Amino acid sequence: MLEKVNLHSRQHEQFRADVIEGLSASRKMLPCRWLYDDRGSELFEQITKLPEYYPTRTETGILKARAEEIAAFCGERAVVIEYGAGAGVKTEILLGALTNPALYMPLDIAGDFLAASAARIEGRFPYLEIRPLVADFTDDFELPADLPKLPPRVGFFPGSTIGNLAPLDAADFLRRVRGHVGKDGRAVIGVDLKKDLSVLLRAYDDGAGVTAEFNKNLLRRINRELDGNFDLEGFAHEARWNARNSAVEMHLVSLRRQSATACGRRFSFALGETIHTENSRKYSLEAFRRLAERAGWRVEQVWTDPDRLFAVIGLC
Ligand code: AVI
Repeated sequence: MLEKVNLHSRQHEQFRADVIEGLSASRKMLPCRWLYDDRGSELFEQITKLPEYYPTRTETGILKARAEEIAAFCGERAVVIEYGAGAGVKTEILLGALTNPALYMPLDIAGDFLAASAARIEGRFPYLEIRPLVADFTDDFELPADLPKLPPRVGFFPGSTIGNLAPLDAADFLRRVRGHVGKDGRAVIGVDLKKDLSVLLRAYDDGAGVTAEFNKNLLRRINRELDGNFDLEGFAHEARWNARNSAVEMHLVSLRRQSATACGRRFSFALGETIHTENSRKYSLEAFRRLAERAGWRVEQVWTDPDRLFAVIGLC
């Protein structure tokens, strides 16, 4: 309990520090991790079901269609380490296809969420050993020393969340996974691919306005948790393509000259000034191969859909 309270207050302090720093910068920005309070996670879940948001259904389709090959790539008696425990149906597809998986270790920073998803997997796979671990996969951490070393360890990171990491952080993350699974280990990573801009921008600015709501919810969170007074009507959601970074960016655009307070500070906005709230990088297969190699991996398998929208990549 004490640990949970501490984690909560550490998170709160970090959120406060990020808001003060990010909104004081000449180009205002906020780290995308703060989009996911309870309401934000709910809205993201809705996004994954939108007709315009192709990544989730495309990746799920690839996992289903290629489940046997992916399972063969992972090997028998695999120890599966999943980075982030929210993948639900994708995890079930992988675990259901594996031959006698030895152990499943989901990692997540949110203990409640982790416990709920571990319980769901336990219900589906009663004979599988499940060892949830509370950890922030964007930070360095060691796996428990008694985790079986013999069977192949497999790092699983679906969802194209790797695209939300800056390239240096993505390389650090892949290096960390390499350290966790060892030199004989493997990884299965979901990667969203570069494509037609209109398809990309629609995926991040849907007709029903769910993504806009998801983005603006960050201001609502600041108002609630950091004693803010942002006028949500004063900001608009915008999805932009940044060609240099090969990323879709989410912004909150100020619709007028205005100021708002939060954390006891005042922040001013010019008309049209934005808060940059997320990067979602889109890789070419070649760019991802270079990233993986820099982090000590070799691309061994690429599973994709007929339209080459998305790739599930097997690294060893
Ligand atoms: C979680 N992540 C992979 C999503 C993405 O596509 O970058 C987050 C998201 N942002 C807006 N829509 C979805």
